[in-house]
Amino acid sequence: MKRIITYGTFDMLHYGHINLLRRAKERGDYLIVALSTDEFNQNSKQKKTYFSFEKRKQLLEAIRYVDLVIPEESWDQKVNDINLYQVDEFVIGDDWQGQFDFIGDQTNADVVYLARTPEISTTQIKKDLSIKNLATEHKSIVE
Ligand code: C2G
Repeated sequence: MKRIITYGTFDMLHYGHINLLRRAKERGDYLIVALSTDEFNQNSKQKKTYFSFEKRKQLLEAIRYVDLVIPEESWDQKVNDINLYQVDEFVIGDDWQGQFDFIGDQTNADVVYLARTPEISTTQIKKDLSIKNLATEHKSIVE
């Protein structure tokens, strides 16, 4: 059984995330997602998520491609995770191209970077929504 692992925040789940998870699962038989905890997001990724860890975990566990969700609490846990779960392949979007090559040197796992889905990101969603809200507010004030 080929075991795959990937890491991420997966806030405000969107089709870019689903494309990544689908392609990751297609590369093997079992997909583990290490999901960034709220503390890790705030302290190490400077990300304030819309959904809590528990809610983001619930969403991921509902996806047919995901077999197991574990917490990501540190940048430094990947090698241990890969050894502990006997992972064959580490997969992540190519916005991280080259950042995790060390995993291939320090473990038996292959490292694969998959093309990001263009034009969609949690940041863009938040930006679009705030602009739409501003426009609506402005319209109601002007009218
Ligand atoms: N992704 C994608 N296409 C998008 C947006 C995201 O393929 N349009 C991918 C990212 O490349 C990543 C995964 O979806 O592989 C999760 O994205 P994020 O939640 O933004 O995760 P990130 O902040 O990149 O966290 O230790 C690694 C980090 O936890 C990765």
